[in-house]
Amino acid sequence: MHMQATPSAPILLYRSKVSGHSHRVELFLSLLGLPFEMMDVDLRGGANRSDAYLALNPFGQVPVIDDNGTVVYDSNAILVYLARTYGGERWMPSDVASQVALQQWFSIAAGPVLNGPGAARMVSLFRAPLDHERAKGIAHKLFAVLEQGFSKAAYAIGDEASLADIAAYSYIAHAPEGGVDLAPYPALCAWLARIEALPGFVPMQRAAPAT
Ligand SMILES: N[C@@H](CCC(=O)N[C@@H](CS)C(=O)NCC(=O)O)C(=O)O
Repeated sequence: MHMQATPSAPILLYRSKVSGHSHRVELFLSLLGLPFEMMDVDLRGGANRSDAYLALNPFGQVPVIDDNGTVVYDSNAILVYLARTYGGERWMPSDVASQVALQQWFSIAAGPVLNGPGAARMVSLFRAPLDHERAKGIAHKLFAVLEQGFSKAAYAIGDEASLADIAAYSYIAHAPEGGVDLAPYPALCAWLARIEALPGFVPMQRAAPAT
């Protein structure tokens, strides 16, 4: 039987409350049942541009984790670190087909998930200078593809939730905040509900549009 490792002291998660990239890490830490503390980084106030923060992540972005001296930035890289260090095979199966599929999902998460629902939400919530219509178009194209996939399979890879689901979840679940309706995609909504039913699930806080 796999004995799960545990950190010697709580893992520090540098995050922003409204960041989906941060949420995917918080969600996975919670699903793993690991002790962690959240450190809110004031992005508006520029705390992520301080020398101290840039020493943690030269890109000045959240999330970053500090696991008792091991510092990792980039949400998908952090998911891999946590799965490999604390999660056993469960979240990151090592057969070739699963590894390939996981990389495809990480690319989806860093590509159309960010540029579609992620970008649309940034326009609605933070008035980001991005093309809202283009972002909504990317989101609907992506969701049409995912709808087909989740009509046939319960999870992104195999018959259980994996890092692929965790990487994709947060910005898709919050697509309506960016003006992207999820109602036309019932299989995608059923998948979101399956993630939300996982033991240890924590939601990202809902955010109101900029006025
Ligand atoms: N590839 C990075 C992207 C992270 C990212 O875009 N973080 C945003 C918040 S969601 C950020 O920190 N923005 C502040 C900035 O870039 O100045 C990851 O997956 O962690």
